[in-house]
Amino acid sequence: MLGAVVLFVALAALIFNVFRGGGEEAATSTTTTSTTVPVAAVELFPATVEASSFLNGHDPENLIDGDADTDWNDDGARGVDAWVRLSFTQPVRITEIELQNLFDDDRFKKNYKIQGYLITTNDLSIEISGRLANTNDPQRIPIASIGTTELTIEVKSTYPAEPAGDRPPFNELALQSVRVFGSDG
Ligand SMILES: [Ca+2]
Repeated sequence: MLGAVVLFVALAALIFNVFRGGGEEAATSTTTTSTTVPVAAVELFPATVEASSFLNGHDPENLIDGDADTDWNDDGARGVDAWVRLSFTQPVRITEIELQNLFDDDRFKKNYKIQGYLITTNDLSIEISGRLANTNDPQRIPIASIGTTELTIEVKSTYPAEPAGDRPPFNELALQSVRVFGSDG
Protein backbone atom coordinates (compact mmCIF):
# COMPACT_ATOMS: atom_id res chain seq x y z
CA MET A 1 0.00 0.00 0.00
CA LEU A 2 2.77 2.45 0.94
CA GLY A 3 4.65 1.49 -2.21
CA ALA A 4 1.57 2.29 -4.30
CA VAL A 5 1.23 5.70 -2.65
CA VAL A 6 4.90 6.49 -3.23
CA LEU A 7 4.59 5.43 -6.86
CA PHE A 8 1.48 7.56 -7.28
CA VAL A 9 3.17 10.59 -5.72
CA ALA A 10 6.26 10.08 -7.88
CA LEU A 11 4.11 9.76 -10.99
CA ALA A 12 2.08 12.83 -10.04
CA ALA A 13 5.29 14.79 -9.46
CA LEU A 14 6.64 13.68 -12.81
CA ILE A 15 3.48 14.72 -14.64
CA PHE A 16 3.41 18.00 -12.74
CA ASN A 17 7.02 18.68 -13.66
CA VAL A 18 6.39 17.91 -17.31
CA PHE A 19 3.56 20.41 -17.41
CA ARG A 20 5.42 22.92 -15.29
CA GLY A 21 8.49 22.51 -17.44
CA GLY A 22 6.42 23.30 -20.49
CA GLY A 23 5.03 26.34 -18.76
CA GLU A 24 8.46 27.56 -17.81
CA GLU A 25 9.65 27.20 -21.33
CA ALA A 26 6.74 29.25 -22.64
CA ALA A 27 7.30 31.89 -20.00
CA THR A 28 10.97 32.29 -20.79
CA SER A 29 11.57 35.76 -22.10
CA THR A 30 14.33 36.78 -24.40
CA THR A 31 16.19 39.96 -23.67
CA THR A 32 17.78 41.94 -26.42
CA THR A 33 20.44 44.52 -25.90
CA SER A 34 20.26 47.68 -27.91
CA THR A 35 23.36 49.47 -29.06
CA THR A 36 21.52 52.15 -31.00
CA VAL A 37 23.31 55.45 -30.91
CA PRO A 38 20.90 58.40 -30.78
CA VAL A 39 21.02 60.44 -33.96
CA ALA A 40 19.92 64.05 -34.06
CA ALA A 41 16.71 64.46 -36.05
CA VAL A 42 16.95 66.61 -39.13
CA GLU A 43 14.34 67.61 -41.67
CA LEU A 44 13.99 65.01 -44.42
CA PHE A 45 12.85 65.98 -47.87
CA PRO A 46 10.68 63.60 -49.88
CA ALA A 47 11.55 63.20 -53.56
CA THR A 48 7.93 63.09 -54.67
CA VAL A 49 4.44 63.46 -53.28
CA GLU A 50 1.19 62.24 -54.76
CA ALA A 51 -2.41 62.55 -53.65
CA SER A 52 -5.77 60.86 -54.20
CA SER A 53 -6.90 63.97 -56.10
CA PHE A 54 -6.15 67.65 -56.33
CA LEU A 55 -7.84 70.86 -57.31
CA ASN A 56 -6.24 72.60 -60.28
CA GLY A 57 -3.43 74.82 -58.98
CA HIS A 58 -3.36 73.09 -55.61
CA ASP A 59 -1.05 70.18 -56.50
CA PRO A 60 0.27 67.87 -53.77
CA GLU A 61 3.81 69.10 -54.54
CA ASN A 62 2.73 72.31 -52.82
CA LEU A 63 2.88 70.39 -49.52
CA ILE A 64 6.66 70.02 -49.68
CA ASP A 65 7.81 73.07 -51.62
CA GLY A 66 8.67 75.14 -48.53
CA ASP A 67 6.44 77.94 -49.86
CA ALA A 68 3.83 79.18 -47.35
CA ASP A 69 1.71 80.64 -50.17
CA THR A 70 0.99 77.28 -51.84
CA ASP A 71 -1.15 74.42 -50.53
CA TRP A 72 -2.83 71.16 -51.48
CA ASN A 73 -6.61 70.87 -51.93
CA ASP A 74 -8.44 67.66 -52.73
CA ASP A 75 -10.72 67.86 -55.76
CA GLY A 76 -13.93 68.98 -54.11
CA ALA A 77 -14.62 65.66 -52.37
CA ARG A 78 -14.68 67.18 -48.85
CA GLY A 79 -11.79 64.96 -47.84
CA VAL A 80 -13.65 61.71 -48.45
CA ASP A 81 -11.10 58.95 -49.17
CA ALA A 82 -8.34 61.56 -49.47
CA TRP A 83 -4.73 60.48 -49.05
CA VAL A 84 -1.25 61.86 -49.52
CA ARG A 85 1.82 59.72 -50.17
CA LEU A 86 5.42 60.87 -49.70
CA SER A 87 8.26 58.97 -51.36
CA PHE A 88 11.97 59.00 -50.55
CA THR A 89 14.76 57.92 -52.87
CA GLN A 90 16.72 56.31 -49.99
CA PRO A 91 15.29 54.58 -46.89
CA VAL A 92 14.92 57.02 -43.99
CA ARG A 93 14.23 56.70 -40.27
CA ILE A 94 11.27 58.94 -39.50
CA THR A 95 10.84 60.19 -35.94
CA GLU A 96 7.92 62.53 -36.55
CA ILE A 97 5.94 64.42 -39.15
CA GLU A 98 4.42 67.87 -38.90
CA LEU A 99 1.10 68.71 -40.50
CA GLN A 100 0.17 72.33 -41.05
CA ASN A 101 -3.33 73.51 -41.94
CA LEU A 102 -3.78 76.70 -43.95
CA PHE A 103 -2.09 79.67 -42.25
CA ASP A 104 -4.74 82.11 -43.42
CA ASP A 105 -7.55 82.04 -40.83
CA ASP A 106 -10.40 82.68 -43.30
CA ARG A 107 -9.18 80.08 -45.78
CA PHE A 108 -8.51 77.64 -42.92
CA LYS A 109 -12.15 77.94 -41.81
CA LYS A 110 -13.63 77.77 -45.31
CA ASN A 111 -12.00 74.44 -46.25
CA TYR A 112 -12.42 70.94 -44.86
CA LYS A 113 -9.62 69.91 -42.52
CA ILE A 114 -8.13 66.56 -41.47
CA GLN A 115 -9.57 65.25 -38.20
CA GLY A 116 -8.89 61.51 -38.01
CA TYR A 117 -5.79 60.21 -39.79
CA LEU A 118 -4.22 56.84 -40.49
CA ILE A 119 -0.51 56.80 -41.29
CA THR A 120 1.27 53.81 -42.77
CA THR A 121 4.85 53.32 -43.92
CA ASN A 122 6.19 50.60 -46.19
CA ASP A 123 8.65 49.35 -43.55
CA LEU A 124 6.38 49.08 -40.48
CA SER A 125 3.57 46.59 -39.98
CA ILE A 126 1.81 48.89 -37.51
CA GLU A 127 -0.55 51.69 -38.43
CA ILE A 128 -0.50 55.03 -36.67
CA SER A 129 -3.90 56.57 -36.14
CA GLY A 130 -5.07 59.62 -34.25
CA ARG A 131 -6.85 62.92 -34.50
CA LEU A 132 -5.61 66.39 -35.27
CA ALA A 133 -6.93 69.42 -33.43
CA ASN A 134 -9.07 71.87 -35.40
CA THR A 135 -6.37 74.53 -35.44
CA ASN A 136 -3.88 76.05 -37.85
CA ASP A 137 -0.98 75.70 -35.45
CA PRO A 138 1.60 73.14 -36.62
CA GLN A 139 0.82 69.65 -35.29
CA ARG A 140 3.44 66.96 -34.84
CA ILE A 141 2.82 63.21 -34.96
CA PRO A 142 5.46 60.81 -33.57
CA ILE A 143 6.55 58.04 -35.96
CA ALA A 144 9.24 55.44 -35.26
CA SER A 145 10.13 53.99 -38.62
CA ILE A 146 13.43 52.38 -39.54
CA GLY A 147 13.77 52.31 -43.31
CA THR A 148 10.93 54.13 -45.00
CA THR A 149 10.74 54.93 -48.67
CA GLU A 150 6.98 55.52 -48.69
CA LEU A 151 4.71 57.14 -46.09
CA THR A 152 0.96 57.46 -46.62
CA ILE A 153 -1.44 59.69 -44.73
CA GLU A 154 -5.09 58.72 -45.11
CA VAL A 155 -7.91 61.04 -44.07
CA LYS A 156 -10.40 59.07 -41.95
CA SER A 157 -12.63 61.95 -40.82
CA THR A 158 -12.77 65.71 -41.26
CA TYR A 159 -13.66 68.98 -39.61
CA PRO A 160 -16.28 70.67 -41.82
CA ALA A 161 -15.74 73.81 -43.83
CA GLU A 162 -17.34 76.84 -42.20
CA PRO A 163 -18.45 80.19 -43.58
CA ALA A 164 -15.88 82.95 -43.16
CA GLY A 165 -16.02 86.49 -44.41
CA ASP A 166 -18.80 87.08 -46.96
CA ARG A 167 -18.21 84.01 -49.12
CA PRO A 168 -19.65 80.50 -48.65
CA PRO A 169 -17.38 77.61 -47.53
CA PHE A 170 -15.54 75.43 -50.07
CA ASN A 171 -15.98 71.75 -50.90
CA GLU A 172 -12.25 70.99 -50.71
CA LEU A 173 -10.11 69.57 -47.95
CA ALA A 174 -6.96 71.68 -47.66
CA LEU A 175 -3.50 71.20 -46.15
CA GLN A 176 -0.65 73.70 -46.17
CA SER A 177 2.37 71.49 -45.67
CA VAL A 178 3.80 68.20 -44.47
CA ARG A 179 7.28 68.22 -42.97
CA VAL A 180 9.20 65.08 -42.09
CA PHE A 181 11.89 64.72 -39.42
CA GLY A 182 14.29 61.90 -38.67
CA SER A 183 17.61 60.71 -40.03
CA ASP A 184 18.72 59.35 -43.35
CA GLY A 185 21.57 57.29 -41.93
CA1 LIG B 1 3.51 75.01 -49.76
